[in-house]
Amino acid sequence: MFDENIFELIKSETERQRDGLELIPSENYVSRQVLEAMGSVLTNKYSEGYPSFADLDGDESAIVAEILPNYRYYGGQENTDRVERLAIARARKLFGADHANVQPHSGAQANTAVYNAWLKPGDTVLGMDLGHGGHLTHGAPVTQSAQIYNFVRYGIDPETGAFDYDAIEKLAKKHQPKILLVGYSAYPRIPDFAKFAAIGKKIPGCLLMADMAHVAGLIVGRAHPNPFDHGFHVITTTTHKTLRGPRGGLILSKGTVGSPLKKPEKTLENIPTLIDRSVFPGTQGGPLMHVIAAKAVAFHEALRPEFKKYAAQTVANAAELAKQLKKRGFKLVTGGTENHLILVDVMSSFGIHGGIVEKTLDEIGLTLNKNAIPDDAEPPFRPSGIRLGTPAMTTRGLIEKDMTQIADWMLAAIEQRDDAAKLAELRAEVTEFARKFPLPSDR
Ligand code: DSN
Repeated sequence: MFDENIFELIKSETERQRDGLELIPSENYVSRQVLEAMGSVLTNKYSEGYPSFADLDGDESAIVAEILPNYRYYGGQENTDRVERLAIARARKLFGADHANVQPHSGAQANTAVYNAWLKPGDTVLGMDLGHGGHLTHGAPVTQSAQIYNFVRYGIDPETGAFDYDAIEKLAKKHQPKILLVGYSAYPRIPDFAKFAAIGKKIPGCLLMADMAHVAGLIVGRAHPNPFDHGFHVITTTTHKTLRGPRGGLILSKGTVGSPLKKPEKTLENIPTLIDRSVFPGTQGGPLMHVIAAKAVAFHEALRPEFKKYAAQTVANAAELAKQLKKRGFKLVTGGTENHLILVDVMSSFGIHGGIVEKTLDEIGLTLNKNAIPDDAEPPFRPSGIRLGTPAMTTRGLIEKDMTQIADWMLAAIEQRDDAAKLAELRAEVTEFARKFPLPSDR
């Protein structure tokens, strides 16, 4: 029987996406091929374990031609093995990694697997203050990781966004972290990865881990530094933000790749295998092979020269939008942006909390999210800020000149938020504009 309810809702969500503009900096629009891989029969297959990791450097035609002995626990893997091997080979190439684990179901699972691979209960992680833009999975007290490990935090200067590297080094020397973690979900600047690496290397047995979920697509598009170029051991990321793939996680690492069936010595050199064993069977069961295929498709797209242009345009659009917002009285946290993301203190700009702005802009078809600002005096559900960014609208095809229009709509909606007729008029304008930029899955 046709499931009318669900398919009507999918249709309605497609229309919402077509008729509005997505400004949430962690969202994007995938291609038709990514959607098709996600919706394929690969979802029917169990593939616990791993394919062979041999011969991944060569031409893809060799990977497709070869069926090699695997490390799986179920039969029938002649296609799934090759799908996962292609995903691994492409991810390694994109990030310059020695190894890639493409199985994490999400960014949270990827981070959990790295903690589980390298830490013992009670060990210390030095990471970014959650209130300064860090992420829930970096030790928020409500998470399971925070019950197991000891998280110590460093912050930023809220005016400039700068890290105080001397203060971070002092914290590292005092707390002797086993992981120095650089990563964030609401930080509009670029860290000095070399300085972080120099600090981590002074601490014995310290793993340098970068959670690059937000900027992964900028890294592979060469519009942001790559932590591996500065001595980091591990990068975790999601695959659906700037990387523009399906919803999922990914772990890249440097080191020697061994058999996942044999427990290696716990050394930094063996981190690839420690991570493989930590993902499966340590923290996950069967991989989602349809999602892994879609990740492989997205990696294929990100390896193409056009993706460099996309990454550069995303950053250029964010810089222009920041400029246009500032002109209109929006107060930007750190004064601007160097990546795809903008954080605005709407409380000091307009005297209203971020939730009101989120709801008002929803009404006109511009989607963004309320967000805490550094040292926010307001509670998390009514924070002082909003967070927005350009990855999705850049995929739609918007360029710098379109940012003026977006800033105009944002200001008009905020100023006239109690005027329903004005909001309806703005919504009609946004819809007319958005329809000129088809979703990639409609092209
Ligand atoms: N939810 C993601 C974001 O919006 O940044 C982080 O997990």
